[in-house]
Amino acid sequence: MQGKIALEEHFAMEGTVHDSAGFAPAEDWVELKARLLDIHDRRLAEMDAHGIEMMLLSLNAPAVQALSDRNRAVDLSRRANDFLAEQVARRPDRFQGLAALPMQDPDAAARELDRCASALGFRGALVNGFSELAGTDHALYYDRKEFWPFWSEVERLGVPFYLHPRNPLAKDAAIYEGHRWLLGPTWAFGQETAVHALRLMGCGLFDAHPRLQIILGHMGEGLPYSMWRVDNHNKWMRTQNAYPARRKIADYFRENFYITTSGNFRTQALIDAMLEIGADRILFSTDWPFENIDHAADWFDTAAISEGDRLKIGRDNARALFGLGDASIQSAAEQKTSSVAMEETRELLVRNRRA
Ligand code: GRE
Ligand code: ZN
Repeated sequence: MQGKIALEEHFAMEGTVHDSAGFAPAEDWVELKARLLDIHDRRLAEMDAHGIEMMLLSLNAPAVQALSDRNRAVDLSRRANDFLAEQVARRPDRFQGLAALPMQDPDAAARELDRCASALGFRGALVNGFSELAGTDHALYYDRKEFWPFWSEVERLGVPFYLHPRNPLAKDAAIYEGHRWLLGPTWAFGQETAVHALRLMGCGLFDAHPRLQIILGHMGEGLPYSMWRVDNHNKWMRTQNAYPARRKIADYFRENFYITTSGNFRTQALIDAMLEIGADRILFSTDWPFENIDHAADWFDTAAISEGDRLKIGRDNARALFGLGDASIQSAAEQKTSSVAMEETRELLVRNRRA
């Protein structure tokens, strides 16, 4: 399929790239590092070769979320977002931005999101799971009351929030002791992020802010497969799940969440997700540079789904969600063409003047 849009696609800066080093064996780190630091060369060539028209870019993980110093988190977010805005400005027809946010300071995070959405033209935010903060010995999950004013601002701005994985803190990772292979994308990322998402659903956040839209990667981090059981276990017992939210968990999942195909290129899992959340809430993504673009695209382009669903998942749902209408992609492409035309005109004028 041509014209795909992909939205869990990461880059790094020199100051953040080492956060990803632990996720590649030494012999693959050189490659992963080069992939993370590149935007306009190999990445664009891979996009061209595999029918990806547009990538929404985001900073690597955990980056900002792992800075326990509030001011450093604010500073890194701002620098990363400014850097990303410059990259997007070079190819707005192929790249758009998702903001990094200093959630350690919810007010500052709200202000930074406003700046990114309003002044930099970013399409939303991507946050790498819970945040660490000096003076607290626990992970800060965003269902906590101090984040509700932040969520109110996200809803007001009308931009999606991508909840991206990170590993649990060492003190919360006892279950992985002696089994470090389960950390990261193998299992811990999904478990960590799924529980965080369930906390958001159960806390009542979406009753207060029904227009919020959260995106989960990796085909929903296992949630589509488990959604029925979350709401329907031990049905004969007189008391069901006790949580502050008013509705069934699945209702929030279907109305306040989108999921992407990032790093989960499996038709069986996609079809389960289509049956649980619906093709209108699934978005193509690759998870470059941690996954290969060809692995994602070759699978997706031939997966046994209808062509109508392929178009929705591959492009149209993302266009609608992020306001990347035909018009905005086209006008960016036209801008490019017209700037090329202008450049040619300028060259002609210079040549004529010399002649
Ligand atoms: C990611 O951010 O998507 C990621 C990592 C590390 C390993 C795999 C992966 O940060 O997908
Ligand atoms: Zn990712």
